[in-house]
Amino acid sequence: MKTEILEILRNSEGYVSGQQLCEKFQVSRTAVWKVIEQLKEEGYQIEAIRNKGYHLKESPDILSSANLESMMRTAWAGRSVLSFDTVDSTNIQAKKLGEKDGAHGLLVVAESQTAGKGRRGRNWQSPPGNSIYMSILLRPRIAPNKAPMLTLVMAQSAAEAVREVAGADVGIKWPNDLVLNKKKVCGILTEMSAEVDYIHYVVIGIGINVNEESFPEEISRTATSLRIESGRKYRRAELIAALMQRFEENYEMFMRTEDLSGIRQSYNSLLVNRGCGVRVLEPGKEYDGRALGIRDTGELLVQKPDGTVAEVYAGEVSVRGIYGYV
Ligand code: BT5
Repeated sequence: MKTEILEILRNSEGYVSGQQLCEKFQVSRTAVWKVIEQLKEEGYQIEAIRNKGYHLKESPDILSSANLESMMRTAWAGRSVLSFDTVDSTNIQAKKLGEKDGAHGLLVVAESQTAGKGRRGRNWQSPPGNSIYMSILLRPRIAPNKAPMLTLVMAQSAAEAVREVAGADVGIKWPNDLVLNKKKVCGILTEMSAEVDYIHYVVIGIGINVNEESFPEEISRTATSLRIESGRKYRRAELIAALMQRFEENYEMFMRTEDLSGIRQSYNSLLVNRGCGVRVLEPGKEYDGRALGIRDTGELLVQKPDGTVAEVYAGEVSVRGIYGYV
């Protein structure tokens, strides 16, 4: 009932009468009043006027499931949210739910992580208060070898949401980073449980640096936040809702063709690597070239000095001038 009341208050211009809410939920006035009091305690500014009703003046930027669910404009992505104050890793929790009966589209969100994960055993710094740490559980009916493309679908969606909500000129560093002024503002980690020809589930985790004012020494040269770059604070819940909306649209487009043909052009136009000198670091070999863009199937095309074009599937690609390396 809390989520629904919040949703009604959020979507009403004027006042919502207590009576209306009682009738809708078939509960007493006291029950409605208790929910309103709970919301006030959580930081919502709700005006209550006799004979008029309730009016939501201001929402806090909290990542509770009620707050997030009441803001979602999607059919399935993030419609159901599991929210933690502190958790080991939202990817770990989403995978646990994937092993059980967690539904397609379930979103796990946390205020902080004690074991935030990057790719290949690296870590993701996850202090409380300013960031977004979240993971979406998916059950796509596609061949397992197509799942890595979902990382790119998420990167594209996150870039669109950040542009929409923060107006930031964010770019994508293939395959999984969002970059702002040559620094990393967001990372994505996709994990999967599958048989040779069948996906049990996919979990896409995403970390976005939103309102941090500084970063620890080890990453301060390469990491940034939306706030550092713009001097403004942003509402994380709003960004999450926008991201889920973009992701749902892009995911459905992806599922229709089972490739990235629907987003390839816009992805390539946001690619910071494009046309740049890159160093490809693949197990056992390392070479320099120029990034041309992605194919419909997600590989990065890299032109080597001898003119031949290589398709990079995975591995690391570093871009000159980005993060200061190479
Ligand atoms: C990534 O790995 O960029 C994937 C990060 C995914 C994090 C999300 S948070 C929610 C979900 N739950 C999880 O446990 N993980 C996901 P990679 O490309 O390997 O980059 C990791 C590297 O980025 C580290 O080695 C650091 O150098 C740097 N780094 C660590 N924390 C950072 C931060 N908060 N901001 C920017 N860079 C960071």
